[in-house]
Amino acid sequence: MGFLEGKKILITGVASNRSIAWGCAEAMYRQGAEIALTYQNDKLKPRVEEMAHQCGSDLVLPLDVAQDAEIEALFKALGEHWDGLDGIVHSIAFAPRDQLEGDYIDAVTREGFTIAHEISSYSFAALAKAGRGMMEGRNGALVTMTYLGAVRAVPNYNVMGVAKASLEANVRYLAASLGPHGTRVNAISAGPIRTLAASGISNFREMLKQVEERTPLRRNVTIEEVGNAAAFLCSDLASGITGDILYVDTGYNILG
Ligand code: 0WD
Repeated sequence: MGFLEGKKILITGVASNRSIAWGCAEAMYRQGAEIALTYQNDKLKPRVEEMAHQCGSDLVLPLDVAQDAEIEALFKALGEHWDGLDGIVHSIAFAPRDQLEGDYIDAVTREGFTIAHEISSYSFAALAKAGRGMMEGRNGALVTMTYLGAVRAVPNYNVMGVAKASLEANVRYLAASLGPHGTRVNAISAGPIRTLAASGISNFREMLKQVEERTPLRRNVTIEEVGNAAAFLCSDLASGITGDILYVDTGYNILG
């Protein structure tokens, strides 16, 4: 029996079979969870529906986190299928491409800063807020995806690093808010992985190479490994862990 048997988990941010969210869906399905997936736009819908089938699910709902009405509609629709919710995986980030190259001070703009923070950080609080009714008192968990650029000035990551710092603070504040209601809130700080979102970061290939050469395990992390960690954090095995940032990065963050 899997350690997520009987748990109902909503997973956002599946854009392709390279997405970290897909690693989470597969890992959680393997551990016995019931899965619901969201898609950002109509173009992605058929692909995400097909991927949901692979996880034994036909619960696939639209979600653009820039739209309050879509967030509200998501939980309303979910409530028509499920009597409660045990987990939410937030695996969403966005910044305009011109923000993710060159010197931070030259690249950053008011608009770029606002978009990055709204889509990559505020949306986590928005999902937590809209989902808390369905999660109340079930010992459930929220998990989001962050990156080392939140705590170090990583070249080209720029305003996304500032947004990830906000996201990590969001994890702590949400953990404080939701703990008394029995819900835990954590983040995974993943090492670099070649995905659609990562392709927007200038010199990403160089980043992957550098990690491989220096990190303790001498290789990059996989979406399966991040998915397994997310499955653990959503499970009762992690019942004592909240407000935490778990590094799943083959050890890179410990290097000086
Ligand atoms: O190296 C990496 N890939 C790392 C990613 C290292 C550490 C952390 N992360 C984080 C990302 O910052 C993000 O928060 O993991 C999360 C998932 O990213 P991913 O799996 O690397 O990327 P991807 O497969 O592209 O999924 C992110 C998706 C979007 O994809 P695209 O590339 O089409 O923008 O986030 C979704 C979208 O599907 N997304 C949205 N969903 C709903 N509403 C929105 C939105 N407004 N904007 C983006």
